[in-house]
Amino acid sequence: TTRIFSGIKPTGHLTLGNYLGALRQWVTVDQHRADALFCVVDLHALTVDHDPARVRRLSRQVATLFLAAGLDPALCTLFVQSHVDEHTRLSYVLECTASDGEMRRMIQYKEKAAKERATGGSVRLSLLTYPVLMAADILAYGADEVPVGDDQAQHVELTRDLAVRFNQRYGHTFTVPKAVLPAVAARVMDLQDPTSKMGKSHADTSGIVYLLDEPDVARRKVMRAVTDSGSEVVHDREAQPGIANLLEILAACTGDDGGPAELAARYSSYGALKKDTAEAVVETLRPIRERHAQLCADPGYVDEVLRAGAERARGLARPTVDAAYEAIGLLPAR
Ligand code: AQP
Repeated sequence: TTRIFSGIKPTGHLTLGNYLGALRQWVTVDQHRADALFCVVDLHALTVDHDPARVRRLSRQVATLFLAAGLDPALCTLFVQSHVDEHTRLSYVLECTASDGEMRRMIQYKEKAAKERATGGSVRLSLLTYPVLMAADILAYGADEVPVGDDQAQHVELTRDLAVRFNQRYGHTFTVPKAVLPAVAARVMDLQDPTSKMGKSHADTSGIVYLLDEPDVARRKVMRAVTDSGSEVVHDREAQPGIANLLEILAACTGDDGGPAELAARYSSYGALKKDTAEAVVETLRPIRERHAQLCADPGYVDEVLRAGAERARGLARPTVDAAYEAIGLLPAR
């Protein structure tokens, strides 16, 4: 069977973008069609300035939202990255396979490092090596497929390069994975700045719908979304990014087959489009909020899911990581 690995960083409260672009696909498709592992990648949250208590709290919240969104521990493996030592064990070996030049060429590194420097901060070494740890996350499990947003495609490409290079140099050890990009709502944009993506760690929260927003809050954010000059409803990402974003969100939330372009033809005013989009968002989030509240009342259940998940993950990863250690020239421990 196909093996899938994917993860989410606990760097903020999960957004509608995380759901439509990742989680929903995991729930409705991936966990049914493959041996899927879904991970709260907490080590990756330490690559930028962070508050320890907040990361810990968010890790639990993300795991709880995995379950609330419909991931089923009977169908897939849910765990926290730092609970499985194999990730960091393998990461070191892959650091010995990668070059510093290829790390510095990563677009996300360049962007995030520039941002840190612009605000007077120093760039953590782990921000540079982040893609190597991500490669370890994937290769440790012999994953064939990695569902990611388009901004992560370059990191999956690097993972492939490292796997091929290691295999050629030290003998076949790793499965070479491929990225799988979601078809619809590949990118939900910020409601106040529809040319940048809706990101959970952004400081200005007015254009971000969080999965746990109260219905009134979510509704208000959509109703106040920035729209474009003009009044015609057309789906044109270039000319009307705000309207295009609303149409895409509406199409994704209602599962409307015609997609955003066809939906556009049904609206003659921005107001009606906003109203319907707001309601569709509220209805999409409602069951997730309700299940999240139930799960919060039973923290022992979430702990047990994560314990069992980490145990299974460890068992899957260890033989591959041991094989990599031996292949690269390390003396096996007896
Ligand atoms: N706006 C989005 N539209 C569609 N998909 C999105 N994803 C994130 N934002 C959107 C997808 O959610 C998953 C989460 O990945 P991540 O936690 O590793 O971080 P990210 O991609 O960097 O997501 P964020 O929310 O923007 O986090 P921050 O602000 O911390 O950088 C991925 O599959 C991603 O594609």
